[in-house]
Amino acid sequence: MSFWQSKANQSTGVEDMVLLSKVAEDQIVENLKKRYLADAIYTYIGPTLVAVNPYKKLPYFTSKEISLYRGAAAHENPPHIYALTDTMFQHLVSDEESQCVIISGESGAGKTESAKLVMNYIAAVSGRGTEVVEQVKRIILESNPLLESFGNAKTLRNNNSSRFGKYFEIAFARGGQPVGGTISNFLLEKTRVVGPGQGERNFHVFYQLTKAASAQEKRDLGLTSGPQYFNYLNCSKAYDADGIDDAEEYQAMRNAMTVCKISDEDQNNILSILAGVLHLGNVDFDEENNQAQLADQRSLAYPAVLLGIQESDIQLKLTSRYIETGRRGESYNVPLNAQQARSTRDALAKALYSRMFDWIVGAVNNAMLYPGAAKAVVLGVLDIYGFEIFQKNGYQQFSINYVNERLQQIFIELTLKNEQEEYAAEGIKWEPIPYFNNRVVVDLIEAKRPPGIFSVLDDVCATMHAVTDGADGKFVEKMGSTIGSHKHLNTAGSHFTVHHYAGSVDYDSDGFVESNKDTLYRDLIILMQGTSNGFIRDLFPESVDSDDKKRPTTAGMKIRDQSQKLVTTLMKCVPSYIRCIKPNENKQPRDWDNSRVDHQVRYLNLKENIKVRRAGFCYRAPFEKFLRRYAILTKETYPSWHGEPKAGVKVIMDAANLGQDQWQLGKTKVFVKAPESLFLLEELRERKFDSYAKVIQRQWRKAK
Ligand code: AOV
Ligand code: MG
Repeated sequence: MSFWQSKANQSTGVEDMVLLSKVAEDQIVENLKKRYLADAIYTYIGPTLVAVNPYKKLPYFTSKEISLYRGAAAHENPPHIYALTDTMFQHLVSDEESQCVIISGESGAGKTESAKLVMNYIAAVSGRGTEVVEQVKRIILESNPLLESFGNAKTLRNNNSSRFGKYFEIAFARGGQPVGGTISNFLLEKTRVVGPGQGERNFHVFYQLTKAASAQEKRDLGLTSGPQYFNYLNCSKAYDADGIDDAEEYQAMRNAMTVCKISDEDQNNILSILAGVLHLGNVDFDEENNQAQLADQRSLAYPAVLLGIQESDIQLKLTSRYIETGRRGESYNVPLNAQQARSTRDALAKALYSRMFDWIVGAVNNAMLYPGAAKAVVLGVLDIYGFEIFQKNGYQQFSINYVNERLQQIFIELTLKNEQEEYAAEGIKWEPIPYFNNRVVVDLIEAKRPPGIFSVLDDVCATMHAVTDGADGKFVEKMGSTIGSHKHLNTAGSHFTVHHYAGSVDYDSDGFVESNKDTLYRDLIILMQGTSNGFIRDLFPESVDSDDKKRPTTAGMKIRDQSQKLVTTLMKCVPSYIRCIKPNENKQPRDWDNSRVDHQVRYLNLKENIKVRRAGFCYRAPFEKFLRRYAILTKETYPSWHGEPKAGVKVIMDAANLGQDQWQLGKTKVFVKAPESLFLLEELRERKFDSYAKVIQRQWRKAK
């Protein structure tokens, strides 16, 4: 029985699915199920880790496991996220090569939990040392409760759903001590601030604050009536989230702020903004003669105090818009109707919240900023929002799903495409493995020429007014006429469907133009720049004399640009993958929905991954490099070989007697199939060294 088979116990399936007797979706799902029911949530496909969400606390994440996996060989212990992390960390230290782990899977599949386990492990095993190192480690751990409070929320899919994307790079010194770090954040779902959907919640921090602030804080911030009092919270009628203790999280969040060096004063400013946003949401309007009137004058009191602006200024800026005609410098205030006033109010709330969020990320980065870290090798952890399908899907889902398409591209490029292309280029005997390349969907969304969906949307944004021109409908119409018939796109009325790699999603175009424009009215910028609160003023640094005729940057341009940068960054690192799988829709342990898992196994390309891996070669090296290392194995090649390098490699391989199927010679490289064969070569090499050493010793003794 081989080492492998001995580890594959009948009841818990195989630990590495490369060993499945038959590679088909059914077998993969069955294997994962067996393991899931035995609480073995991790399974390998070669170096890739498949992780099934257990929806319960499992006992194997303690310090005992950390020491078990630390420095252990890859397959010495059962599959574990610690093993993958340890391998990454070892490579980082020994090869001095930057590493990244790409965690993918749909909403609720377990990406964020996995990211935290990776970071915990790194903090536990990486070198100890100076105060800087200890501080960086504290932030690695504490930034999570902080950013999750402000960036996560309960959705219908996940009670702790990430509503922003995050790439956390930890910088290491030579010896493997963390000496700095940077977080890049992506596209916070700011529309959530002004109204989560039915049964969902706003960002966690609002409930933490309204439920658990101290009595004094509540009085100062006007929060004594609890979350039910605020329109931005009571619109969805969900105040609690299973498994989340808002009071406990509030303390953790405050503590995390302190660890991340956010001063008491700034913490108070942040609390003021949060309460200010909530109170702003309670400012409502009636309409008279098409003009918005405040429904209740008193509703301005708290926003004014908390945000440091005059009541009359808020009133003016929320109910009218300042227009300059350009001719003879004429200008006047155009009154807004109630609908427009509400949307202006919401725009302000969203801007305040999202800018504050960016400030917090910036503060965490500052707290990890140390000289020298920039030159170090890094370990990056990517945890974004997963692929999402709801009943109603809007701009946010479209952007999220687009980023997921881009990540799937990386996986395809690096594990399916390049691998096979190298075999083809080297002329290696090889049965090509077909797979769906989602490049076509990525192009459909982001291409400039012919224009993709974002391009069409940008054009509409540049030429139309979102509300008055019915621009959303025109956008879909234009998409139909510009893009024409496309295998992955259908348009119908105000809706359009994109056939994504992970499933077809119907998007409602309502709000697309407004969200994509993402401009803050000049009036609001001026309003906020007039605040007496310096912290808030700094959140609005832009110049308002806009003679700028450039096309303004849209949200779509930003997300495309960020995705491109992310891909470039990731491609510079040695990647590892964690593929997360959601076992059921009920967020329940021991509940297995076969067809849902089957669907994920298919779109995550697990079968193709296994096939490429199985037919693949674990080791490859240019002939010259191989010769340098293994020439010692034969008399013909050692101490020197004068023929063609390829012929020399053949002499060594023949002598090593590995078995014909274990190796192939390409045009420039030698390929070795199983790790065991490589171990054997290494062993032979060591033995040769030993015997040479003995010969030399003997000669030396004789000479004495
Ligand atoms: P996600 O990050 O992939 O979704 P999470 O990591 O937030 O998903 O996981 C969702 C929930 O599943 C968590 O809140 C836990 O209750 C549970 N869970 C996940 N992994 C584990 C684990 N290893 N052990 C125990 N419970 C787990 V999203 O951010 O929505 O795309 O956008
Ligand atoms: Mg998440």
